[in-house]
Amino acid sequence: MSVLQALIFDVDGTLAETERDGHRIAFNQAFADAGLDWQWDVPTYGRLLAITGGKERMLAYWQEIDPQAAARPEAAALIAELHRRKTAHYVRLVAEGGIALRPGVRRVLEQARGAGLRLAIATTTTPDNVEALIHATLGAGGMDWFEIVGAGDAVPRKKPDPGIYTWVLDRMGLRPEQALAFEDSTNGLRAAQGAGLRTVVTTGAYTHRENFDGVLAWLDGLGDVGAPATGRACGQAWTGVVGLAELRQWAA
Ligand code: XBP
Ligand code: MG
Repeated sequence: MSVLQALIFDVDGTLAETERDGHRIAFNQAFADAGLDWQWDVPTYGRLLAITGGKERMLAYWQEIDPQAAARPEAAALIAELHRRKTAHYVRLVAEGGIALRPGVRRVLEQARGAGLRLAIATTTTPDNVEALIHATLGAGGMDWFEIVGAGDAVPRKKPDPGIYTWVLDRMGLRPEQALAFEDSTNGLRAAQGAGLRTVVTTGAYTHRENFDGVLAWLDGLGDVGAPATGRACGQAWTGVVGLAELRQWAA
């Protein structure tokens, strides 16, 4: 039986609720910078989140509203410039302290570190965004908590493709059964499961209506003292505060 050795975290929606009040705002600021009348309201952005990757998301939206323009040779360069501006806005917004870690995340990270478990990140988002969020929430040394950070274009295909998780496992020299993945969305779950990883799903603002039947644990969060998480773990109804003991028990 392989002992649990590592926890691999998704970022957006899992470590922190970054999408509605972070990425979405940054996209809209970049659109305004470019003089575009594109404005993604909360429901529209929720729909577009089915497409992972900001560049891919913007292209899909453009193809919806103006397929001819989106097919022009210069479209890719405009998308790249919009994404550069969006990332600058997002990094600044996060650096200003606009986004906090979800309840229980810091506790689980600290417990894992204290027990000698290895930590990693596997995300679709841009590396600069990861660094900004971790610095803003865990401090200047926060990135050192994570042995490997797999992010954005490190792999040719984004989630739900399992590539980013395989990329992380390979660099950690781990077999999937030696780690747990933490995700918030069906795209993320499909990526983690595609890489052979058992997954703890903590649903968030945009994903609490998605179905995660059959996953190792399907919870509304990791919980905190006085604010327990609720959901299902190992096929049974469960409520409580997720800690290392629970994770080890579920992974056993
Ligand atoms: C979520 C994503 C990302 C972000 C936006 O990533 O799909 O595209 O929405 O970030 P994950 P970028 O849940 O895997 O952390 O604009 O940098 O893509
Ligand atoms: Mg996510």
